[in-house]
Amino acid sequence: MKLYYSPAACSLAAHIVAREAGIPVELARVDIGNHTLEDGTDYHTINARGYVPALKLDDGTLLTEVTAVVQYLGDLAPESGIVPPAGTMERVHLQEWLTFVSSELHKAFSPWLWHKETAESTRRSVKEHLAVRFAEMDRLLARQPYLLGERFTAADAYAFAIVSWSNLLMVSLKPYPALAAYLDRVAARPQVAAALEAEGLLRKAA
Ligand SMILES: N[C@@H](CCC(=O)N[C@@H](CS)C(=O)NCC(=O)O)C(=O)O
Repeated sequence: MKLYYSPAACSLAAHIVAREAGIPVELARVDIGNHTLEDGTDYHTINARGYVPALKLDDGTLLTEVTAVVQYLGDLAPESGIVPPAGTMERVHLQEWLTFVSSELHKAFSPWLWHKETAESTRRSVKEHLAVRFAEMDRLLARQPYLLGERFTAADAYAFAIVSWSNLLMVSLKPYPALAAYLDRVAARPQVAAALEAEGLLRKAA
């Protein structure tokens, strides 16, 4: 399987889930600024939508959309617990959180992250929206280590990838200490650290 990714993009969620589930994936880096692969191939020839993540299965099937890709990967390794079994209430809660991250956080943040020309008024309203969502997550994570409770799941991989954009956009997490501690907790997981390192996102000690 080949995972098309871009460093620090939402594809990091799929990358983390693959590692946490122990599923080997070949990584193919995409420059999402000009939609090319490292060898110059136009990425639109792989994913016509032009965005990451995309997962190319060994039979040639292409899967897109973070929420679908992480569930597909997790279902390949049910023993990992990274996605709860289909048909359970836990699975519905996982889907609830994946949708929350996708629609309430990811798509609020991303125009601003990828478009430096975003107007100050838009930045302000995005910040106000995120403040409400971050406060809710902060209250929850003050009571439990992960979004679904005690266990790290694909929802945490996705939330980690997206909430970490706060650092890139200078959105302070100081008002949300439990959310900030959660990011540190997730980053300290060995497979998450391995994914960050593979994407070149770990600062090397001097
Ligand atoms: N609906 C897609 C959105 C993916 C997405 O927004 N990817 C961004 C990176 S986080 C991207 O590749 N943007 C480049 C582009 O849209 O051209 C999903 O949920 O997977």
